[in-house]
Amino acid sequence: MFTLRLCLRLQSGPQVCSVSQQRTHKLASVQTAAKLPTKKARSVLYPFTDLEAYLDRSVDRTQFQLFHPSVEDMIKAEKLFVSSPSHKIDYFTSAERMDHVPALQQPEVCFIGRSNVGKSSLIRALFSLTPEVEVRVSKTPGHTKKMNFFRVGRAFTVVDMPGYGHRAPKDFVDMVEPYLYTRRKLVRTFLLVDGSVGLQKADLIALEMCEEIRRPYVMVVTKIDKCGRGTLLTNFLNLQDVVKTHTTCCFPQPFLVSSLQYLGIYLLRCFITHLTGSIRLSNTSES
Ligand SMILES: Nc1nc2c(ncn2[C@@H]2O[C@H](COP(=O)(O)OP(=O)(O)OP(=O)(O)O)[C@@H](O)[C@H]2O)c(=O)[nH]1
Ligand SMILES: [Mg+2]
Repeated sequence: MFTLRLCLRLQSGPQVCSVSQQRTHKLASVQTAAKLPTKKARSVLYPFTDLEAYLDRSVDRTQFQLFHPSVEDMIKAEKLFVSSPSHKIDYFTSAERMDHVPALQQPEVCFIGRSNVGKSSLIRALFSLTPEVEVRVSKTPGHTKKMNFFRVGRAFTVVDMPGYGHRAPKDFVDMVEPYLYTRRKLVRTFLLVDGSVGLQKADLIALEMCEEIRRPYVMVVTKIDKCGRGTLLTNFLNLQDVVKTHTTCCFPQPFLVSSLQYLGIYLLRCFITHLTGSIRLSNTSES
């Protein structure tokens, strides 16, 4: 059972409070990113294209680009991430246990992964067009102690989870596993893996947990700015291989992101709005 396996690695950590001040970054909007020089724009909008050049010709690229929306679709999706009086984006509540979890009607997506993998940073980047929504990040692993719920109007809910592994809160397993099993409106789980270090033992345990739960999930490769392309490609291909050979509920395409440099953020916004039924895509090759 996942609970037993994971308990080995869990211990409580100090509550560190380093609140990052959010300001709208110049690359927060896809409209600005699309105006960058062509090569740069491509690698920010579709980060896989940067790695593609290093792949052998014989490698089939289809699986890496199943979800490949147009820039117009990304612009459409982005509108959902801008708060307005009729579409309010806000932090809603936090929960430590399932009986504290709010009853919400809209579709939900959640972000799980090892402590320090970049879950809160990614959510902060997704919400960067609404900088008043405060998402706390920290250099110290184990920072997020509760399940934090963010409402995106009546469209969907985003849930930031505490991490597992080093310095994770003791009750991670009691909190997150039952959530994943029972949350009715959960449409997709995003399982984050640090692209600069590749799959770790704890990631494989989480992957196994997701397989046991049998609900659809997606892998997201974080911190792609943090290492050289060779390391990233090796880690990415290894992950892709594990997804292909060891999973049945995982979306075959891992997403590549850097929350610091906004790489892949627009693609992920588009995927979330698509999954939650918030927009209809005009042009995608998702199968
Ligand atoms: N270079 C780089 N660093 C990142 C990126 N994303 C996050 N970080 C850094 O990684 C550290 C942890 O980020 P968090 O977002 O707090 O990680 P978390 O997964 O929410 O961690 P817990 O709440 O402890 O589970 C911070 O120092 C971030 O600045 C990224 O894309 N690139
Ligand atoms: Mg966090």
